[in-house]
Amino acid sequence: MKSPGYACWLRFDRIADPALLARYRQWCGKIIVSSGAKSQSPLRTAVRELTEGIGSLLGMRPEVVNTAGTSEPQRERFIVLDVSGGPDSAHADGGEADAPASPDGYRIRTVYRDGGEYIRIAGESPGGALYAVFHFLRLLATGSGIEALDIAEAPACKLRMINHWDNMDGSVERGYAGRSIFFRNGEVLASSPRIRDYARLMASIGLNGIAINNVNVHRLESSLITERLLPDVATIAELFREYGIRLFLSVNYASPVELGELPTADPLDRRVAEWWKRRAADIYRHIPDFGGFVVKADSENRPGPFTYGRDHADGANMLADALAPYGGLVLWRCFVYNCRQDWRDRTTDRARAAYDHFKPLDGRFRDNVVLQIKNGPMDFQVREPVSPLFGAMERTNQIMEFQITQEYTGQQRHVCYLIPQWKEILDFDTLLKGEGSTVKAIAAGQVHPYTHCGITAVSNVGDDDNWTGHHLAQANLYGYGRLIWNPELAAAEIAEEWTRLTFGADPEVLSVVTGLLLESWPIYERYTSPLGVGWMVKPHVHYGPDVDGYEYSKWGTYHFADCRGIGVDRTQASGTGYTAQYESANAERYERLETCPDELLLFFHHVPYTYRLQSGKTVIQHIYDTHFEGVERLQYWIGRWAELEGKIDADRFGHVSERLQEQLESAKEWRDVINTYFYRKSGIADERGRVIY
Ligand code: GCW
Repeated sequence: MKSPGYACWLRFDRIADPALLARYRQWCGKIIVSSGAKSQSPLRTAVRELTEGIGSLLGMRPEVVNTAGTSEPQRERFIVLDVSGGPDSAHADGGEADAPASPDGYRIRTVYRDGGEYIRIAGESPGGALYAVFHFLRLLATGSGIEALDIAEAPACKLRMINHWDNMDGSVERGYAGRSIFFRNGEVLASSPRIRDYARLMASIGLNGIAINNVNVHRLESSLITERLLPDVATIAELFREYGIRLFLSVNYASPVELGELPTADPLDRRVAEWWKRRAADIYRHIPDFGGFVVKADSENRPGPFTYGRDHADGANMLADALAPYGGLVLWRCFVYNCRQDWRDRTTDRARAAYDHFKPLDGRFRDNVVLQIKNGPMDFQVREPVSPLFGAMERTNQIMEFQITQEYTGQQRHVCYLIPQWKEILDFDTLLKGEGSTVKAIAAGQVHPYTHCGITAVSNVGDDDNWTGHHLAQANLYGYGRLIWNPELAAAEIAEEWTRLTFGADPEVLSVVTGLLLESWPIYERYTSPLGVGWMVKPHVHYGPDVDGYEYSKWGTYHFADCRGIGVDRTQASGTGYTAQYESANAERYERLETCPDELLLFFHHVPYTYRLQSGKTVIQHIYDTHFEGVERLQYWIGRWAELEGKIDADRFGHVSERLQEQLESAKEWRDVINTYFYRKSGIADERGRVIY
């Protein structure tokens, strides 16, 4: 028996309101489909999803009619499902001229004609039709009117990807929701029914690419691109293809060596280039629409072109040449830094690394290479500035990488709704081509003429029955897809939509769940590391406080707290000069103490505890206040959640209640460790005399 969390936002519970049900039923009894839906085509999937979704929501089995291009006058109301660009477009309704430009776009319109009244659901492509169907089902599931629809949608980003950090032994690096849904005991789980269910979830939020294995590609996983495993990988690719999603693989840069076939992986060695060409031919024989490779090279002890005295452009281009004949991409990660730093060395700044490595290579990459850049310069902390590398290379395709899995944000034991964080990042104006050069505009290819761009993110999914460990963490997966499809959506809008689809429309449930979600990131930030300084987590596990856990280590992640002050001086005037990597107005804003935003102060500056923030508080008082407040606000929301008992099913209610208790214990620990640490360092008492140990 699957628990109530398994269906996520695709529950499609029967509509309870009889009047609404009757209204919807008038339209949904018959579906007219343009013919030609080939097997594995997303259009065929769209027909199935629409039929089943209507069945579940309205308790009726719609009749499906293939028109093969003819258009009989109809008397009753019905639905037309169509691909507007296709030859069989049967029910053109005169609105085609301003149709969405993207192949993934679609229109949904209610059409009143002499010949009949119908709702036309039309994709620009079969994939677009599938997205449109999920949109239409969402309208029904949230009780929206469908009598006067006039919707035109197209995704902002071309590449809308998910990365899995799954290993073939079934473990998931930084996974907090059970084991891998793709692999177990060295095998590919090619026949697992969960994979299709996951593809549905992804397509329903508009995602179109997935890399199924960890970017740290170890021995076993190096074989994924060989004849032994490709048939199984191809089976998975087929499932995703039905849902309009292309499959990618992470590859080991040293594959020719790792697989024992060549003595070298030097990208400029002809044998190596030939070897990858043969691999590419094999892969495309099995998977004709294979997306390409994700590569973590010369990073955290992974092999790469540096071993052979070559640079990242040499490395990426060699792979790109192998994939180019088939339209494949190389997603080359920029998470490259010195992970064996001496903490005594104050001249090396990890935050600088990606920009310093890659910026000089602009213009040298092939057109099917896409640099994959983490949203911040460090590593998915609760608060970081936007990576200055994003958009800084005009002639090199780029995508940004987010982290849905909550490695540093409570590991799906804490509620931390990340949409507001991603929205801030997407809205950040890099100023690189003047005002309006926002991250979202760059990701949409509107600032530089990138051929390939978009967003990717590390998945938070595992084989837990509810997919994401914490039920409320489903909102991050849902919101990720919705937001990168349309970055103009508000975090609150997404939260409400998700809550309605997932928990129903009870006003109290809506208010508590969305309220808790929306405040959860600020709450998490308050009780953890302050003012953008980051880290302070237990080394390796990255859960729970350990203020000095990384302070004297090789990882380049320091806060430099002493008895006088705290923070990392990244200014040009007296620090590492990192601020200079931003466009000048942004550089200046971060450089100057008076203009540096409070929430990033300690990321950019080392200041005394008595330094007064723009908020008017001293740094030390800010630390105390936020840590007490974080716990208090969490207690408030735990009280509110308790009011939902009986209003949502016992399973999900109990599960979330338990995790909230665990979060509270952890938040108190954070509060007390952080406050005590800084009280002891600074010797400055809390103005309000609260308990500090
Ligand atoms: O955040 C760090 C993680 C590593 C991860 C690495 C990366 C997959 O702690 O587990 O490795 O980033 O992004 O490559």
